Amino acid sequence: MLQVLNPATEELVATVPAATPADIDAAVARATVAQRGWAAAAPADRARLLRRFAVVVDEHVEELAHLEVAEAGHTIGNARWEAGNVRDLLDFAAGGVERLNGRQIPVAGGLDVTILEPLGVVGVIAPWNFPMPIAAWATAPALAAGNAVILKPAETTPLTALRLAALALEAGLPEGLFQVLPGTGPVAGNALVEHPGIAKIVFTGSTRVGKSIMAKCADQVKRLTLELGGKSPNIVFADADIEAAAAAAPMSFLDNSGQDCCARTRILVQRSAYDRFLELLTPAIEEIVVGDPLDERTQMGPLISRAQLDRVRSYVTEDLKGIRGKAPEGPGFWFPPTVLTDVPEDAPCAVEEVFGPVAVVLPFDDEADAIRLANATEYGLSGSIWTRDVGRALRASRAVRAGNLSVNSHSSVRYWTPFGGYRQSGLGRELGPDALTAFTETKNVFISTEA
Ligand code: TXE
Repeated sequence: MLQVLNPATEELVATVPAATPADIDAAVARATVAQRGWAAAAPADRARLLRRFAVVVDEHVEELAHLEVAEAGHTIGNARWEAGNVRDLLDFAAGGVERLNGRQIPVAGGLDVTILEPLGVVGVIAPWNFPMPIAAWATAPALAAGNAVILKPAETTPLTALRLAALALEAGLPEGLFQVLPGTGPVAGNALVEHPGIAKIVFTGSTRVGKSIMAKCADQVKRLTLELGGKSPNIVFADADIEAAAAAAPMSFLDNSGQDCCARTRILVQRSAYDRFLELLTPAIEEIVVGDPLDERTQMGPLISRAQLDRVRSYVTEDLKGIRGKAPEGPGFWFPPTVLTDVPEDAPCAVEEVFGPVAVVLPFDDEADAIRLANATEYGLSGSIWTRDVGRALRASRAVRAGNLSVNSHSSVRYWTPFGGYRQSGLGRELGPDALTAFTETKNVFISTEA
């Protein structure tokens, strides 16, 4: 049994049975049958059902948002946005169904066409930090491209995913096409990875587990998308609008209590603007409202679990200097907004993913130094560049080795643009114009016209 605790109160919200390998086996058998019918259906019918699913999700945004608050501790405003994100993703994916075209390629002696075929049954292993949106990023385009999906949510956050599966049935999606099986990573997650009936795994989680899944997928040359950790830079050049950069910096790493793979947790500030930036950042951090996620004024909620709290505490030792905000005492898994200063640039808190409301500020001398520091981790997911110099913005955007950069902004995720990591932040891309193609195989057919 999985116990779902409210991270803000530590109260038990629900207990949910954990799937066994036999449950996964049965789910794959059901999904395989459902997928055949789904792939054979007219594209317009698939699109219509996905749009209906979006409408049903829209009718339940408030309920889903409250469930997300209860199991993940997200602020209610964020949780509403996340439920709306699922609806929008379903609509976006539905729009792609009838535009999923192959190509006709000129060749001698015949006609050559490519056909985009669904993969079959896709296994999605989701994390707890954004249980609804991340599940939908993979599920919506996979379904749209004609696949079935078996989703294993994280141990701590199965409830929104289970509700989404029920809403899919209510919308009329075929039985077995989208199944949610809560369970533990090593048992249910691993059973999906090893199952020969699963054509592709989409995994979002830690780099450590991602690597082990990649090794296992190699046995069957199983298709794989990995969205892993990050330690993203927020580069502030002295020529930037320093007020705007300092005002935006806190929520760029405190959103979702810092449990965000795109969190800008390495604040790199040009030395000549360093003091001014810290002067502006200090009150902004101290004034962040941390507390009850259901209070509309709250900006930051708790961490997901005691284990995550212990992990964050292990990085922020008493001897470290910095800016510390306020947080409730408990019950609940609370940690204050924290910005560490005067840390060595290779300190664990400066290069490892803390996954909590903790950032470091490091000074740099010039553009070359900024790029060197920005690239000085094993990750490459996101990053921001603050400058008024267009040339510098373009040069830095080219030089930072990361999949999702923003200039004078902290935006990382828009479902109509591609998302994914360089280096140890991941493999493959989700969302964007090729979101559906990632769930297809390309078949090339040559038809001879020789007599
Ligand atoms: O992740 P896990 P955890 C990072 C973040 C965080 C750290 C640990 O730094 O502090 O990872 O979090 C499933 N086979 N991110 O331990 O274990 C698991 O059940 C198959 C970054 O929670 O990677 C869950 O569904 N599946 C991140 C999912 O993997 C397995 C989001 C993620 O859990 C498995 C989350 C196995 N052997 C954590 N072991 C991001 N990229 O946003 C676990 N799982």
